[in-house]
Amino acid sequence: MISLTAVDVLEKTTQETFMKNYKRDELPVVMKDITQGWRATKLWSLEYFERLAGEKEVKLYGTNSSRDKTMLYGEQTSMKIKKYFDLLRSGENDLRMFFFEILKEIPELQHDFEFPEIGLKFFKKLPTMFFGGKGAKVQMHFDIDCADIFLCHFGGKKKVMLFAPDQTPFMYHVPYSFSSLYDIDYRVPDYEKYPALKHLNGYETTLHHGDVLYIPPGWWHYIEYEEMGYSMALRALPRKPKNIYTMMKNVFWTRKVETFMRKKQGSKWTDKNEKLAVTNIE
Ligand SMILES: O=C(O)CCC(=O)C(=O)O
Repeated sequence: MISLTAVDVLEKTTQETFMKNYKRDELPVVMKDITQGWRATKLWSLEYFERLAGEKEVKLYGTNSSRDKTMLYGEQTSMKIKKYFDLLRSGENDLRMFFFEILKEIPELQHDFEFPEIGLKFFKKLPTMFFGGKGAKVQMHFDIDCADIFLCHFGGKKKVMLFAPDQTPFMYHVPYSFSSLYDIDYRVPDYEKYPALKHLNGYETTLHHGDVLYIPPGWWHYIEYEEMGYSMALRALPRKPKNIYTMMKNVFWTRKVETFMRKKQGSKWTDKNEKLAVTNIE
């Protein structure tokens, strides 16, 4: 088993504790009290979203990697929200709504939450939502924009595994992507095939309705929906020169090269980089 430490949990969060103990050292933490008093904790449910936007068409993404000429998180399908929610209710465990932009799609939702006064400057134009059914998984990845992320969770439980950026040498990072190798099972790691995983040290937590998980910039995360649920990510864009540089490089170089080469070479490009993920570590 991969060595995992439980993420700290704060029942009462103050700006001082958050900034001094977590933001400064870039460590994850779960905050239990941030969403107290938000309308979201009481109102948000599939039925509520459906009333507001059931007729809206949304893109849905599956767990499997896209190996063709599209981007890594290849679009799988699209359908009306109400149809997707019916699938969730009947046990759909693969298709997820991913990076659903609240202000663009259901602006009414902005009245149901607040940006926490915690010492971070949140990027208020980009609260996003993620939905998944019981059993859905989000591949191990890190976020391209090096943001501080507050993942505010609602609905059923979900498990999150996290690794600091200094663990990257053991992660089988696929070059030009923001993910590790698809076929690694972090719950039952195959040490014969992927021996570097033995060196990993990470963190783990289970999120419940109303919990907020702080994901520091550049941290790897892998998510398993133990029950149907939905989360909202609030993000503060990087301010440290090193993180601004990494964000620029990711957005304007790495992603552009990946998109261009995928269009040109398709699965040949992916196959080559997946092999490199292994040989680079060796
Ligand atoms: O909660 C989810 O489904 C995905 C969240 C995520 O991966 C992210 O915010 O980067």
